Amino acid sequence: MLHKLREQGLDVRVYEKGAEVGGTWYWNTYPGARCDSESHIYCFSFDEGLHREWEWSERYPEQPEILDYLQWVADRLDLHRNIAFEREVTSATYDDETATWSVELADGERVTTRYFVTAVGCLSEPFLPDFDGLDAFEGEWYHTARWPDGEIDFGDDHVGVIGTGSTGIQFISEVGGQADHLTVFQRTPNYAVPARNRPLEDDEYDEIRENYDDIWEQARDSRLGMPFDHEHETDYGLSEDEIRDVLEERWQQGGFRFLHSFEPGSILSNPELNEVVSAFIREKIRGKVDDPETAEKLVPTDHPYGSKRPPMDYNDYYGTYNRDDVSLVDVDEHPIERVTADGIRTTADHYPLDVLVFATGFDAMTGAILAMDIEGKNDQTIEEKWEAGPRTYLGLMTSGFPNLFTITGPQSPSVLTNMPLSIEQHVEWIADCIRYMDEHGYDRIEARRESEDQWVQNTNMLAENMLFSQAKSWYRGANVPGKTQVFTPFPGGLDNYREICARVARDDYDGFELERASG
Ligand code: NA7
Repeated sequence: MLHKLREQGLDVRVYEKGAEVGGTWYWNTYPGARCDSESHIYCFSFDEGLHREWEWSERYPEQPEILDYLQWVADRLDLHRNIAFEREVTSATYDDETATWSVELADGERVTTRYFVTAVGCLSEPFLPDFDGLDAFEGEWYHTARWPDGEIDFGDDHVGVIGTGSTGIQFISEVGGQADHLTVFQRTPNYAVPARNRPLEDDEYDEIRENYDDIWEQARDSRLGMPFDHEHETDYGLSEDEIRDVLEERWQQGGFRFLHSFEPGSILSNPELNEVVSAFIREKIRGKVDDPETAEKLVPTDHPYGSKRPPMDYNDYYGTYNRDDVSLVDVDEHPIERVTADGIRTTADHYPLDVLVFATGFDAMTGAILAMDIEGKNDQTIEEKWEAGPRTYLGLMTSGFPNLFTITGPQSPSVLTNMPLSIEQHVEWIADCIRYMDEHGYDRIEARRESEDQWVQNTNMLAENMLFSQAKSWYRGANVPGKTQVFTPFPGGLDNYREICARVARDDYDGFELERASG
Protein backbone atom coordinates (compact mmCIF):
# COMPACT_ATOMS: atom_id res chain seq x y z
CA MET A 1 0.00 0.00 0.00
CA LEU A 2 2.85 2.30 0.90
CA HIS A 3 4.67 1.57 -2.35
CA LYS A 4 1.57 1.95 -4.48
CA LEU A 5 0.35 5.23 -2.96
CA ARG A 6 3.83 6.69 -2.95
CA GLU A 7 4.10 5.88 -6.66
CA GLN A 8 0.85 7.80 -7.13
CA GLY A 9 2.56 10.86 -5.67
CA LEU A 10 0.88 10.79 -2.27
CA ASP A 11 2.54 11.68 0.97
CA VAL A 12 2.36 8.40 2.92
CA ARG A 13 3.36 7.54 6.45
CA VAL A 14 3.17 4.03 7.94
CA TYR A 15 2.96 3.43 11.68
CA GLU A 16 4.00 -0.03 12.79
CA LYS A 17 3.84 -1.55 16.26
CA GLY A 18 6.69 -4.00 15.58
CA ALA A 19 10.36 -3.09 15.35
CA GLU A 20 10.59 -4.29 11.74
CA VAL A 21 8.37 -5.13 8.77
CA GLY A 22 6.83 -8.61 8.66
CA GLY A 23 3.48 -8.44 10.49
CA THR A 24 2.34 -11.98 11.24
CA TRP A 25 5.82 -13.25 10.39
CA TYR A 26 7.47 -10.72 12.66
CA TRP A 27 5.42 -11.74 15.70
CA ASN A 28 4.86 -15.48 15.23
CA THR A 29 8.34 -16.88 15.77
CA TYR A 30 7.34 -19.97 17.78
CA PRO A 31 9.02 -23.30 16.92
CA GLY A 32 7.42 -24.85 13.85
CA ALA A 33 5.86 -21.61 12.50
CA ARG A 34 5.27 -22.04 8.79
CA CYS A 35 2.81 -20.82 6.17
CA ASP A 36 0.13 -23.20 4.86
CA SER A 37 0.03 -21.54 1.42
CA GLU A 38 2.63 -22.81 -1.04
CA SER A 39 5.66 -20.56 -1.12
CA HIS A 40 5.70 -19.73 -4.84
CA ILE A 41 2.26 -18.12 -4.45
CA TYR A 42 2.76 -16.77 -0.93
CA CYS A 43 4.51 -13.66 -2.19
CA PHE A 44 3.83 -10.46 -4.12
CA SER A 45 2.72 -10.76 -7.72
CA PHE A 46 2.64 -7.05 -8.61
CA ASP A 47 6.32 -6.74 -9.49
CA GLU A 48 7.75 -9.31 -11.84
CA GLY A 49 11.30 -8.58 -10.70
CA LEU A 50 10.45 -9.63 -7.16
CA HIS A 51 9.12 -13.06 -7.88
CA ARG A 52 11.64 -13.78 -10.61
CA GLU A 53 14.61 -13.00 -8.37
CA TRP A 54 13.53 -14.53 -5.09
CA GLU A 55 13.84 -18.28 -4.71
CA TRP A 56 11.98 -20.18 -1.99
CA SER A 57 13.74 -23.20 -0.54
CA GLU A 58 10.75 -25.36 0.38
CA ARG A 59 7.24 -26.05 -0.84
CA TYR A 60 5.84 -24.26 2.24
CA PRO A 61 7.85 -21.34 3.57
CA GLU A 62 9.08 -21.33 7.14
CA GLN A 63 8.65 -18.19 9.27
CA PRO A 64 12.31 -16.99 9.12
CA GLU A 65 12.35 -17.29 5.33
CA ILE A 66 9.11 -15.31 4.93
CA LEU A 67 10.46 -12.64 7.24
CA ASP A 68 13.68 -12.48 5.18
CA TYR A 69 11.58 -12.17 2.03
CA LEU A 70 9.47 -9.33 3.41
CA GLN A 71 12.56 -7.47 4.61
CA TRP A 72 14.21 -8.00 1.22
CA VAL A 73 11.13 -6.57 -0.52
CA ALA A 74 11.05 -3.60 1.86
CA ASP A 75 14.72 -2.89 1.10
CA ARG A 76 14.31 -3.25 -2.65
CA LEU A 77 11.36 -0.89 -2.73
CA ASP A 78 13.04 1.46 -0.27
CA LEU A 79 10.08 1.34 2.08
CA HIS A 80 11.78 1.85 5.43
CA ARG A 81 12.12 5.60 4.98
CA ASN A 82 8.35 6.05 5.28
CA ILE A 83 7.73 3.60 8.12
CA ALA A 84 7.85 4.61 11.77
CA PHE A 85 8.54 1.46 13.80
CA GLU A 86 7.54 0.70 17.37
CA ARG A 87 4.76 3.23 17.08
CA GLU A 88 1.32 2.12 18.19
CA VAL A 89 -1.89 3.83 17.14
CA THR A 90 -4.09 4.32 20.19
CA SER A 91 -6.97 6.32 18.71
CA ALA A 92 -8.23 7.84 15.49
CA THR A 93 -10.95 10.46 15.25
CA TYR A 94 -12.75 11.69 12.16
CA ASP A 95 -13.56 15.36 11.55
CA ASP A 96 -16.42 15.77 9.11
CA GLU A 97 -15.81 19.51 8.55
CA THR A 98 -12.46 18.87 6.96
CA ALA A 99 -12.95 15.20 6.01
CA THR A 100 -9.73 14.28 7.76
CA TRP A 101 -8.62 11.81 10.41
CA SER A 102 -6.64 12.71 13.47
CA VAL A 103 -4.55 9.72 14.48
CA GLU A 104 -3.01 9.53 17.92
CA LEU A 105 0.01 7.41 18.83
CA ALA A 106 0.95 5.84 22.15
CA ASP A 107 3.68 8.45 22.71
CA GLY A 108 1.15 11.27 22.38
CA GLU A 109 2.02 12.38 18.83
CA ARG A 110 -0.97 13.31 16.68
CA VAL A 111 -1.07 13.30 12.89
CA THR A 112 -3.78 14.53 10.58
CA THR A 113 -4.47 12.69 7.38
CA ARG A 114 -7.00 12.70 4.56
CA TYR A 115 -7.10 8.92 4.23
CA PHE A 116 -6.67 6.44 7.04
CA VAL A 117 -5.91 2.89 5.89
CA THR A 118 -5.76 0.01 8.35
CA ALA A 119 -3.45 -2.86 7.44
CA VAL A 120 -3.51 -4.47 10.86
CA GLY A 121 -4.10 -8.09 9.85
CA CYS A 122 -6.90 -10.52 10.63
CA LEU A 123 -5.05 -12.70 13.11
CA SER A 124 -2.87 -10.25 14.98
CA GLU A 125 -4.52 -9.55 18.33
CA PRO A 126 -3.55 -12.56 20.48
CA PHE A 127 -6.26 -14.20 22.55
CA LEU A 128 -5.23 -15.33 26.03
CA PRO A 129 -7.89 -17.18 28.04
CA ASP A 130 -8.53 -15.68 31.43
CA PHE A 131 -7.35 -18.56 33.64
CA ASP A 132 -7.23 -18.02 37.38
CA GLY A 133 -3.76 -18.30 38.82
CA LEU A 134 -1.63 -17.42 35.77
CA ASP A 135 -0.04 -14.49 37.63
CA ALA A 136 1.26 -16.85 40.27
CA PHE A 137 2.68 -19.43 37.83
CA GLU A 138 6.34 -19.86 38.77
CA GLY A 139 7.54 -21.29 35.46
CA GLU A 140 7.85 -19.49 32.12
CA TRP A 141 4.77 -18.94 30.00
CA TYR A 142 4.40 -17.69 26.42
CA HIS A 143 1.69 -17.00 23.86
CA THR A 144 2.83 -18.36 20.49
CA ALA A 145 2.13 -15.01 18.81
CA ARG A 146 4.41 -13.17 21.30
CA TRP A 147 7.30 -15.57 21.29
CA PRO A 148 10.54 -14.30 22.90
CA ASP A 149 13.71 -13.73 20.86
CA GLY A 150 16.26 -16.49 20.68
CA GLU A 151 16.01 -20.26 20.82
CA ILE A 152 14.53 -21.91 23.88
CA ASP A 153 16.02 -25.20 24.98
CA PHE A 154 13.15 -27.31 26.32
CA GLY A 155 15.42 -30.31 26.93
CA ASP A 156 14.96 -30.45 30.71
CA ASP A 157 11.46 -29.04 30.81
CA HIS A 158 8.04 -30.42 31.24
CA VAL A 159 6.16 -28.27 28.72
CA GLY A 160 2.39 -27.85 28.58
CA VAL A 161 0.65 -26.49 25.50
CA ILE A 162 -2.97 -25.34 25.40
CA GLY A 163 -4.57 -25.38 21.95
CA THR A 164 -4.63 -27.67 18.94
CA GLY A 165 -5.44 -25.22 16.14
CA SER A 166 -3.04 -24.65 13.21
CA THR A 167 -0.48 -23.10 15.57
CA GLY A 168 -0.71 -25.73 18.29
CA ILE A 169 -0.38 -28.51 15.72
CA GLN A 170 2.79 -26.95 14.26
CA PHE A 171 4.24 -26.37 17.72
CA ILE A 172 3.40 -29.84 19.06
CA SER A 173 4.90 -31.65 16.04
CA GLU A 174 8.08 -29.61 16.39
CA VAL A 175 8.58 -29.64 20.16
CA GLY A 176 7.33 -33.21 20.79
CA GLY A 177 10.57 -35.12 21.36
CA GLN A 178 12.60 -31.97 22.12
CA ALA A 179 11.11 -31.40 25.56
CA ASP A 180 11.66 -33.69 28.49
CA HIS A 181 7.89 -34.15 28.37
CA LEU A 182 5.15 -32.42 26.40
CA THR A 183 1.58 -32.41 27.68
CA VAL A 184 -1.06 -31.25 25.20
CA PHE A 185 -4.28 -29.79 26.60
CA GLN A 186 -6.83 -30.27 23.85
CA ARG A 187 -10.38 -28.93 23.93
CA THR A 188 -11.43 -29.72 20.34
CA PRO A 189 -9.68 -32.19 18.05
CA ASN A 190 -8.94 -31.02 14.54
CA TYR A 191 -8.64 -32.43 11.02
CA ALA A 192 -4.94 -32.06 10.13
CA VAL A 193 -4.17 -32.94 6.51
CA PRO A 194 -0.57 -33.73 5.51
CA ALA A 195 1.14 -30.75 3.92
CA ARG A 196 3.79 -32.91 2.18
CA ASN A 197 6.46 -30.31 2.58
CA ARG A 198 9.78 -30.83 0.76
CA PRO A 199 12.63 -28.82 -0.71
CA LEU A 200 11.91 -27.18 -4.07
CA GLU A 201 14.25 -28.58 -6.70
CA ASP A 202 16.00 -26.33 -9.24
CA ASP A 203 14.17 -27.73 -12.26
CA GLU A 204 10.84 -27.36 -10.45
CA TYR A 205 11.66 -23.75 -9.76
CA ASP A 206 12.64 -23.14 -13.39
CA GLU A 207 9.23 -24.42 -14.41
CA ILE A 208 7.48 -22.17 -11.89
CA ARG A 209 9.41 -19.16 -13.22
CA GLU A 210 8.57 -19.99 -16.82
CA ASN A 211 4.89 -20.24 -15.99
CA TYR A 212 4.51 -17.45 -13.45
CA ASP A 213 2.14 -15.38 -15.57
CA ASP A 214 -0.25 -18.32 -15.96
CA ILE A 215 0.12 -19.29 -12.32
CA TRP A 216 -0.92 -15.81 -11.15
CA GLU A 217 -3.76 -15.63 -13.63
CA GLN A 218 -5.13 -18.98 -12.50
CA ALA A 219 -4.70 -18.04 -8.84
CA ARG A 220 -6.48 -14.70 -9.23
CA ASP A 221 -9.28 -16.43 -11.04
CA SER A 222 -9.85 -19.02 -8.33
CA ARG A 223 -11.91 -19.26 -5.20
CA LEU A 224 -8.99 -19.67 -2.80
CA GLY A 225 -6.45 -17.51 -4.62
CA MET A 226 -4.50 -20.69 -5.34
CA PRO A 227 -3.79 -22.10 -8.81
CA PHE A 228 -5.13 -25.61 -8.19
CA ASP A 229 -7.22 -27.72 -10.48
CA HIS A 230 -9.98 -29.93 -9.09
CA GLU A 231 -11.98 -33.01 -10.00
CA HIS A 232 -14.35 -31.85 -12.74
CA GLU A 233 -17.09 -34.40 -12.23
CA THR A 234 -19.57 -32.81 -9.88
CA ASP A 235 -19.51 -34.48 -6.52
CA TYR A 236 -23.06 -35.78 -7.10
CA GLY A 237 -21.84 -37.63 -10.19
CA LEU A 238 -19.36 -39.80 -8.29
CA SER A 239 -19.94 -42.88 -6.17
CA GLU A 240 -18.59 -42.89 -2.63
CA ASP A 241 -15.72 -45.15 -3.70
CA GLU A 242 -14.84 -42.78 -6.53
CA ILE A 243 -14.92 -39.84 -4.13
CA ARG A 244 -12.56 -41.71 -1.81
CA ASP A 245 -10.21 -42.43 -4.72
CA VAL A 246 -10.03 -38.72 -5.50
CA LEU A 247 -9.46 -37.98 -1.82
CA GLU A 248 -6.66 -40.52 -1.57
CA GLU A 249 -4.93 -38.95 -4.55
CA ARG A 250 -5.34 -35.47 -3.03
CA TRP A 251 -4.21 -36.71 0.38
CA GLN A 252 -0.97 -37.76 -1.28
CA GLN A 253 -0.63 -34.33 -2.94
CA GLY A 254 -1.22 -32.66 0.41
CA GLY A 255 -2.01 -29.16 1.62
CA PHE A 256 -4.95 -27.09 0.44
CA ARG A 257 -5.12 -29.23 -2.71
CA PHE A 258 -7.09 -31.64 -0.53
CA LEU A 259 -9.74 -29.03 0.36
CA HIS A 260 -9.85 -28.19 -3.33
CA SER A 261 -10.49 -31.79 -4.45
CA PHE A 262 -13.92 -31.08 -5.95
CA GLU A 263 -15.83 -28.16 -7.45
CA PRO A 264 -14.78 -25.04 -5.50
CA GLY A 265 -16.73 -24.74 -2.29
CA SER A 266 -18.54 -28.07 -2.61
CA ILE A 267 -16.92 -29.75 0.39
CA LEU A 268 -18.01 -26.76 2.46
CA SER A 269 -21.57 -26.67 1.24
CA ASN A 270 -22.61 -30.25 0.51
CA PRO A 271 -23.18 -32.10 3.83
CA GLU A 272 -23.18 -35.60 2.29
CA LEU A 273 -19.93 -35.00 0.46
CA ASN A 274 -18.46 -33.39 3.54
CA GLU A 275 -19.33 -36.41 5.67
CA VAL A 276 -17.44 -38.71 3.26
CA VAL A 277 -14.44 -36.37 3.44
CA SER A 278 -14.61 -36.01 7.23
CA ALA A 279 -14.93 -39.80 7.67
CA PHE A 280 -11.96 -40.30 5.33
CA ILE A 281 -9.76 -38.09 7.54
CA ARG A 282 -11.03 -39.69 10.75
CA GLU A 283 -9.99 -43.08 9.42
CA LYS A 284 -6.54 -41.74 8.56
CA ILE A 285 -6.13 -40.39 12.10
CA ARG A 286 -7.12 -43.74 13.65
CA GLY A 287 -4.55 -45.42 11.40
CA LYS A 288 -1.72 -43.21 12.65
CA VAL A 289 -2.17 -43.37 16.43
CA ASP A 290 -1.15 -46.59 18.21
CA ASP A 291 -3.21 -46.26 21.37
CA PRO A 292 -6.93 -46.57 20.47
CA GLU A 293 -8.06 -44.42 23.40
CA THR A 294 -5.70 -41.58 22.42
CA ALA A 295 -6.74 -41.99 18.78
CA GLU A 296 -10.42 -41.54 19.65
CA LYS A 297 -9.60 -38.36 21.57
CA LEU A 298 -7.85 -37.01 18.48
CA VAL A 299 -10.71 -37.80 16.10
CA PRO A 300 -12.96 -34.79 15.50
CA THR A 301 -16.65 -35.60 15.60
CA ASP A 302 -18.19 -32.32 16.78
CA HIS A 303 -17.73 -30.36 13.53
CA PRO A 304 -17.44 -31.09 9.80
CA TYR A 305 -14.08 -30.79 8.04
CA GLY A 306 -13.45 -27.23 6.84
CA SER A 307 -16.05 -25.58 9.09
CA LYS A 308 -13.03 -24.53 11.17
CA ARG A 309 -9.86 -23.38 9.42
CA PRO A 310 -8.26 -26.67 8.29
CA PRO A 311 -4.80 -27.07 9.80
CA MET A 312 -1.85 -28.71 8.05
CA ASP A 313 0.37 -31.48 9.34
CA TYR A 314 4.05 -30.87 8.53
CA ASN A 315 5.78 -33.27 10.80
CA ASP A 316 3.75 -36.38 11.57
CA TYR A 317 1.47 -34.61 14.04
CA TYR A 318 -0.59 -37.67 14.91
CA GLY A 319 2.50 -39.86 15.15
CA THR A 320 3.82 -37.48 17.83
CA TYR A 321 1.27 -38.97 20.22
CA ASN A 322 2.92 -42.39 19.87
CA ARG A 323 5.93 -41.07 21.79
CA ASP A 324 6.35 -41.86 25.50
CA ASP A 325 7.34 -38.27 26.20
CA VAL A 326 4.13 -36.76 24.75
CA SER A 327 0.72 -37.05 26.39
CA LEU A 328 -2.75 -35.79 25.57
CA VAL A 329 -5.23 -34.38 28.06
CA ASP A 330 -8.85 -33.91 27.02
CA VAL A 331 -9.92 -30.60 28.56
CA ASP A 332 -13.32 -30.79 26.98
CA GLU A 333 -14.08 -33.77 29.20
CA HIS A 334 -12.26 -32.32 32.22
CA PRO A 335 -11.87 -28.54 31.73
CA ILE A 336 -8.96 -26.50 33.04
CA GLU A 337 -9.90 -25.17 36.46
CA ARG A 338 -6.89 -22.97 37.06
CA VAL A 339 -3.19 -22.44 36.62
CA THR A 340 -1.29 -23.31 39.79
CA ALA A 341 2.19 -22.17 40.88
CA ASP A 342 3.67 -25.24 39.20
CA GLY A 343 1.23 -26.43 36.58
CA ILE A 344 -2.37 -26.80 35.49
CA ARG A 345 -5.27 -28.18 37.43
CA THR A 346 -8.18 -29.64 35.51
CA THR A 347 -11.39 -30.84 37.11
CA ALA A 348 -9.81 -34.32 37.18
CA ASP A 349 -6.08 -33.94 37.86
CA HIS A 350 -3.04 -31.74 38.40
CA TYR A 351 -0.28 -31.57 35.74
CA PRO A 352 3.11 -30.23 36.92
CA LEU A 353 4.76 -27.96 34.31
CA ASP A 354 7.94 -25.88 33.96
CA VAL A 355 6.77 -24.08 30.83
CA LEU A 356 3.25 -23.23 29.69
CA VAL A 357 2.55 -22.35 26.06
CA PHE A 358 -0.67 -20.72 24.94
CA ALA A 359 -1.47 -21.65 21.34
CA THR A 360 -4.90 -20.20 21.95
CA GLY A 361 -5.26 -18.08 18.85
CA PHE A 362 -6.51 -14.59 18.21
CA ASP A 363 -9.36 -12.15 18.60
CA ALA A 364 -9.67 -12.62 14.86
CA MET A 365 -10.86 -10.30 12.10
CA THR A 366 -11.92 -7.37 14.27
CA GLY A 367 -9.64 -7.46 17.35
CA ALA A 368 -6.81 -5.34 15.98
CA ILE A 369 -9.16 -2.79 14.37
CA LEU A 370 -11.22 -2.32 17.53
CA ALA A 371 -8.05 -2.00 19.63
CA MET A 372 -7.36 1.31 17.88
CA ASP A 373 -10.38 3.11 19.34
CA ILE A 374 -11.67 4.55 16.08
CA GLU A 375 -14.33 7.27 16.24
CA GLY A 376 -16.27 8.28 13.13
CA LYS A 377 -19.15 10.66 12.38
CA ASN A 378 -21.48 11.77 15.19
CA ASP A 379 -19.00 10.58 17.85
CA GLN A 380 -19.82 6.96 17.11
CA THR A 381 -16.99 4.51 17.75
CA ILE A 382 -16.44 1.54 15.51
CA GLU A 383 -16.85 -0.66 18.58
CA GLU A 384 -20.36 0.73 19.12
CA LYS A 385 -21.21 0.36 15.47
CA TRP A 386 -19.99 -3.26 15.36
CA GLU A 387 -21.49 -4.29 18.67
CA ALA A 388 -23.70 -6.89 16.99
CA GLY A 389 -20.93 -7.90 14.59
CA PRO A 390 -18.93 -6.02 11.95
CA ARG A 391 -20.83 -4.16 9.24
CA THR A 392 -18.96 -3.19 6.09
CA TYR A 393 -19.47 -2.63 2.42
CA LEU A 394 -17.18 -5.05 0.51
CA GLY A 395 -15.03 -5.41 3.61
CA LEU A 396 -13.37 -2.20 2.47
CA MET A 397 -15.29 0.56 4.26
CA THR A 398 -17.95 0.96 6.93
CA SER A 399 -20.61 3.64 6.78
CA GLY A 400 -20.26 6.51 9.25
CA PHE A 401 -16.46 6.32 8.90
CA PRO A 402 -15.58 8.20 5.71
CA ASN A 403 -12.08 7.93 4.22
CA LEU A 404 -11.27 4.90 6.39
CA PHE A 405 -10.22 1.87 4.33
CA THR A 406 -9.63 -1.58 5.82
CA ILE A 407 -7.22 -3.89 4.00
CA THR A 408 -8.59 -7.44 4.37
CA GLY A 409 -11.33 -6.10 6.61
CA PRO A 410 -14.27 -8.16 7.89
CA GLN A 411 -16.63 -9.37 5.14
CA SER A 412 -13.82 -9.56 2.59
CA PRO A 413 -12.46 -12.99 1.52
CA SER A 414 -9.09 -12.54 3.32
CA VAL A 415 -8.57 -15.50 5.67
CA LEU A 416 -10.43 -17.89 3.38
CA THR A 417 -7.87 -17.27 0.64
CA ASN A 418 -4.18 -17.05 -0.14
CA MET A 419 -3.56 -13.80 1.74
CA PRO A 420 -1.00 -12.00 -0.46
CA LEU A 421 -3.38 -12.03 -3.43
CA SER A 422 -6.28 -10.80 -1.33
CA ILE A 423 -4.09 -8.07 0.09
CA GLU A 424 -2.91 -7.01 -3.38
CA GLN A 425 -6.47 -6.85 -4.66
CA HIS A 426 -7.46 -4.54 -1.79
CA VAL A 427 -4.35 -2.41 -2.18
CA GLU A 428 -5.01 -1.94 -5.89
CA TRP A 429 -8.68 -1.18 -5.34
CA ILE A 430 -7.97 1.39 -2.61
CA ALA A 431 -5.17 3.04 -4.61
CA ASP A 432 -7.39 3.25 -7.71
CA CYS A 433 -10.22 4.68 -5.62
CA ILE A 434 -8.01 7.42 -4.18
CA ARG A 435 -6.69 8.23 -7.65
CA TYR A 436 -10.28 8.46 -8.96
CA MET A 437 -11.18 10.80 -6.12
CA ASP A 438 -8.20 13.04 -6.82
CA GLU A 439 -8.98 13.13 -10.53
CA HIS A 440 -12.62 14.08 -9.88
CA GLY A 441 -11.93 16.59 -7.14
CA TYR A 442 -13.53 14.55 -4.35
CA ASP A 443 -12.10 14.33 -0.90
CA ARG A 444 -14.68 12.33 1.01
CA ILE A 445 -15.88 8.81 0.35
CA GLU A 446 -18.29 6.87 2.50
CA ALA A 447 -20.09 3.54 2.14
CA ARG A 448 -23.86 4.04 1.80
CA ARG A 449 -25.84 2.43 4.59
CA GLU A 450 -28.11 0.53 2.16
CA SER A 451 -25.18 -0.95 0.23
CA GLU A 452 -23.59 -2.00 3.47
CA ASP A 453 -26.81 -3.62 4.75
CA GLN A 454 -27.06 -5.55 1.53
CA TRP A 455 -23.42 -6.66 1.65
CA VAL A 456 -23.75 -7.87 5.24
CA GLN A 457 -26.94 -9.73 4.36
CA ASN A 458 -25.28 -11.23 1.29
CA THR A 459 -22.25 -12.43 3.28
CA ASN A 460 -24.45 -13.94 5.99
CA MET A 461 -26.66 -15.66 3.45
CA LEU A 462 -23.69 -17.22 1.66
CA ALA A 463 -22.29 -18.45 4.99
CA GLU A 464 -25.65 -19.88 6.05
CA ASN A 465 -25.73 -21.98 2.89
CA MET A 466 -22.41 -23.50 3.86
CA LEU A 467 -21.37 -25.64 6.83
CA PHE A 468 -19.62 -22.92 8.79
CA SER A 469 -22.35 -22.57 11.39
CA GLN A 470 -21.62 -26.12 12.58
CA ALA A 471 -18.38 -25.20 14.33
CA LYS A 472 -17.41 -22.89 17.15
CA SER A 473 -14.64 -21.23 15.17
CA TRP A 474 -12.74 -17.98 15.15
CA TYR A 475 -14.36 -17.36 11.74
CA ARG A 476 -17.48 -16.70 13.83
CA GLY A 477 -15.85 -15.09 16.86
CA ALA A 478 -16.80 -18.15 18.91
CA ASN A 479 -13.32 -18.58 20.41
CA VAL A 480 -13.47 -15.33 22.40
CA PRO A 481 -15.91 -15.43 25.34
CA GLY A 482 -18.53 -12.68 25.05
CA LYS A 483 -17.77 -11.80 21.43
CA THR A 484 -20.79 -11.52 19.14
CA GLN A 485 -20.97 -14.65 17.04
CA VAL A 486 -21.33 -13.90 13.37
CA PHE A 487 -19.52 -15.36 10.39
CA THR A 488 -16.99 -12.71 9.42
CA PRO A 489 -15.11 -13.42 6.17
CA PHE A 490 -16.82 -13.23 2.77
CA PRO A 491 -17.23 -16.89 1.75
CA GLY A 492 -18.14 -16.36 -1.93
CA GLY A 493 -14.61 -16.80 -3.31
CA LEU A 494 -11.83 -14.42 -4.28
CA ASP A 495 -12.68 -14.73 -7.99
CA ASN A 496 -16.30 -13.60 -7.53
CA TYR A 497 -15.34 -10.97 -5.00
CA ARG A 498 -12.70 -9.51 -7.31
CA GLU A 499 -15.34 -9.15 -10.04
CA ILE A 500 -17.82 -7.48 -7.72
CA CYS A 501 -15.23 -4.95 -6.54
CA ALA A 502 -14.14 -4.24 -10.12
CA ARG A 503 -17.74 -3.66 -11.20
CA VAL A 504 -18.34 -1.27 -8.29
CA ALA A 505 -15.26 0.75 -9.32
CA ARG A 506 -16.25 0.72 -13.00
CA ASP A 507 -19.70 2.03 -12.06
CA ASP A 508 -18.13 5.11 -10.48
CA TYR A 509 -17.96 3.52 -7.04
CA ASP A 510 -21.52 2.35 -6.96
CA GLY A 511 -22.78 2.09 -3.37
CA PHE A 512 -20.39 4.74 -2.07
CA GLU A 513 -21.07 8.45 -1.63
CA LEU A 514 -18.31 10.68 -2.98
CA GLU A 515 -18.23 14.38 -2.09
CA ARG A 516 -16.15 17.48 -1.72
CA ALA A 517 -15.56 18.30 1.94
CA SER A 518 -16.60 21.91 1.49
CA GLY A 519 -19.94 21.00 -0.04
P1 NA7 B 1 -7.04 -21.21 16.76
O1 NA7 B 1 -7.28 -21.90 15.49
O2 NA7 B 1 -8.06 -20.26 17.26
O3 NA7 B 1 -6.78 -22.34 17.86
C1 NA7 B 1 -6.77 -22.02 19.22
C2 NA7 B 1 -6.76 -23.29 20.03
O4 NA7 B 1 -6.77 -22.96 21.40
C3 NA7 B 1 -7.99 -24.16 19.79
O5 NA7 B 1 -7.59 -25.51 19.81
C4 NA7 B 1 -8.86 -23.82 20.99
O6 NA7 B 1 -9.79 -24.83 21.32
C5 NA7 B 1 -7.83 -23.66 22.05
N1 NA7 B 1 -8.33 -22.88 23.18
C6 NA7 B 1 -8.68 -21.58 23.19
N2 NA7 B 1 -9.11 -21.21 24.41
C7 NA7 B 1 -9.03 -22.32 25.18
C8 NA7 B 1 -9.35 -22.60 26.53
N3 NA7 B 1 -9.86 -21.65 27.33
N4 NA7 B 1 -9.15 -23.85 27.00
C9 NA7 B 1 -8.65 -24.80 26.20
N5 NA7 B 1 -8.33 -24.62 24.90
C10 NA7 B 1 -8.53 -23.38 24.41
O7 NA7 B 1 -5.66 -20.40 16.74
P2 NA7 B 1 -4.31 -20.75 15.97
O8 NA7 B 1 -3.29 -19.77 16.44
O9 NA7 B 1 -4.00 -22.18 16.07
O10 NA7 B 1 -4.65 -20.48 14.47
C11 NA7 B 1 -5.18 -19.25 14.05
C12 NA7 B 1 -5.00 -19.10 12.58
O11 NA7 B 1 -3.68 -18.63 12.29
C13 NA7 B 1 -5.07 -20.35 11.78
O12 NA7 B 1 -6.35 -20.81 11.63
C14 NA7 B 1 -4.40 -19.95 10.50
O13 NA7 B 1 -5.28 -19.20 9.70
C15 NA7 B 1 -3.29 -19.09 10.98
P3 NA7 B 1 -11.26 -24.84 20.61
O14 NA7 B 1 -11.02 -25.35 19.22
O15 NA7 B 1 -11.76 -23.43 20.62
O16 NA7 B 1 -12.07 -25.73 21.45
